[in-house]
Amino acid sequence: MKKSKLIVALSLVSMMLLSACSTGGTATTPDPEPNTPAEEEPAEEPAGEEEKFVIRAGIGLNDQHPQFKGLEVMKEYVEKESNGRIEMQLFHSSQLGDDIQMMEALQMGSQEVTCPSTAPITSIDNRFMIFDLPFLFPTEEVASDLLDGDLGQELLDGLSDHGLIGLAYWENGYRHLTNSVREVKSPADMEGLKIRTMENEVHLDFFRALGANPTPMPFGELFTAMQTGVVDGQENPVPTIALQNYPEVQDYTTLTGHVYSPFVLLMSKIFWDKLPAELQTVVEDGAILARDEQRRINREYTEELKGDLVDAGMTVTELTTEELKAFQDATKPTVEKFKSQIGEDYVNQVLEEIENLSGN
Ligand code: TK8
Repeated sequence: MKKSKLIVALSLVSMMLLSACSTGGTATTPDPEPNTPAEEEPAEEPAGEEEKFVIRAGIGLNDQHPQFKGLEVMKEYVEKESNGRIEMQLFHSSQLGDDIQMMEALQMGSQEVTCPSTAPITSIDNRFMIFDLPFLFPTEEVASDLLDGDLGQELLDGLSDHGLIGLAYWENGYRHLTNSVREVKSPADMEGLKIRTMENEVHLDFFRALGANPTPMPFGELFTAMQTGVVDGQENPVPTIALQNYPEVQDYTTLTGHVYSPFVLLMSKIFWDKLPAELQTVVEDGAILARDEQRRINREYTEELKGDLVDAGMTVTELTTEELKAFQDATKPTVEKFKSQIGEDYVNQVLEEIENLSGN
């Protein structure tokens, strides 16, 4: 009731203004927003009140995953520090689409935030393929140091040419193989296994090199594909395997750690450009604060949840250094092949930096 009275009042005011203009006898300038009806005036706010913003953040994983916990940390920070000027709405389990669809929605400005692994971002900038090279990072700490340093930042900065703002690297983690057919201890054991991979050429190439039959597929389709036998297996970090209930449809985990997957917290550039500078700072700080907490939770869960896989009836296989070497050797041609595709110099620069960081 109150609202409609206000609208009537506002309409009257605008009618008076309009007639004032026309009685002035000069040609009126066109209304810049001719389609904005009077009802859309911020009727309950006094004029001059600061604009509010809604961030819709969508991910593929479910709300038990450390990635979602990270978004909750960011939401709390951003809503508080913006004094309520920003509201963050969180969506999980591919509710807003898969990684590639959500990145496109960000580019078009119809969604504000998403957080894919780096692998699907290679379709936008192929330098991100560097993180898909098998057995690249010796530890999570070296990965974080490289990502948070100049080399990582340079890649994030490059995304703004593609309508995306790279806010920070979060952590998906070391990827491990699961399947429902047999225990895998060597590349020979992988012969003919149908393995779902992310939509990424490097992954396809090295799973072929290992003798498997890789099938790229969006994450949201994976559980059903395993359940119905469309694929025999998949590869993801421990928190995903445990929290997405993969033990229900998979019997074997091999701790291959073949790739360390970073997540990238992305924001729509169209939305970013609308944010006042002080709110951009709140978002940036929130992304970093949540990053540190998200990585901490991710590492804690990774350790704790390994036991849960065994409790859920899975055979969890740790590889000896020698067994692991057989996997590394088999995937070396992939590294060589993609070195030239990504750019020799660039890859060498990253490898050198990893060496340096590992030495400390
Ligand atoms: C979630 C994905 C997922 C990734 C994958 O949206 O696709 O396997 O590891 O976690 O980014």
